Amino acid sequence: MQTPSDLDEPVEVSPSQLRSVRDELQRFLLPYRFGLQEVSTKIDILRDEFQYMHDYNPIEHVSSRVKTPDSLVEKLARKGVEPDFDSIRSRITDIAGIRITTSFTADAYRLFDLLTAQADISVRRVKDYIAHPKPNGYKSLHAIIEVPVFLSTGTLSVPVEVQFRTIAMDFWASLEHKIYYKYASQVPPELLVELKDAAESAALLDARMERLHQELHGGQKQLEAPRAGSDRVITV
Ligand code: 0O2
Repeated sequence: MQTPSDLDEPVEVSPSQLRSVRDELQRFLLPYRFGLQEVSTKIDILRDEFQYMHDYNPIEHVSSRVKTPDSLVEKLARKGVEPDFDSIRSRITDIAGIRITTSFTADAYRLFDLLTAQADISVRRVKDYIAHPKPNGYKSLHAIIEVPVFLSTGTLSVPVEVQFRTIAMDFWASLEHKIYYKYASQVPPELLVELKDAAESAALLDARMERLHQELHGGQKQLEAPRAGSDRVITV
């Protein structure tokens, strides 16, 4: 059986074979695009409703993407997943990804609660890197949710990774990502220390802005903080 390292072997492919691989890949990715559309609509509705009902918008920015073939191949190799569609479907859960950038940390948790409480959404896994940041300082709340997609051939349950983070967490993560890319993962140790320190500064800024916001609005315009001891499933 073919392994991810075999992907490096040169092979001769005719144009028609190439076209057929491209078509197969596009067909494979189609449900993930639909899943993203479903979740994006849910988020748009929550945002519009909040703006209308509470004159408050907890969402700063939303971006979504279907994983690129390059990123998919890299992940298959990293995780030792066989490069066939069945294995990819069952092992790679972030082919469809959506990122919600919120103003405040409480908004990230509250949006998570509102989205995952919806009847047609099931939660497959949660990684709370806000409560438990990664050793490098990375913070974000990740949820793999499943959303039904209704096709002419039947209903598919499509996994979508949703990342919730504040503007400060997002700023840090995008810079860290660029640094990793520039140094091809071999980041000098002093830069790693600086990054960790910057993550702590970002967390302090988040806490300070949230406190100021609450003082300004008396807590009225902010989404409710997450319930203490909430039954959210946390895995890190
Ligand atoms: P891209 O380009 O965003 O698609 P799993 O999928 O759970 O089996 P994984 O990939 O380790 O394994 O999951 P995890 O920890 O939930 O991380 C998935 C995504 O979170 C990553 O996607 C990044 O987008 C983001 N992420 C996680 N850790 C870090 C980090 O330390 N720094 C930054 N900047 N982002 C992080 P991909 O697949 O790496 O890439």
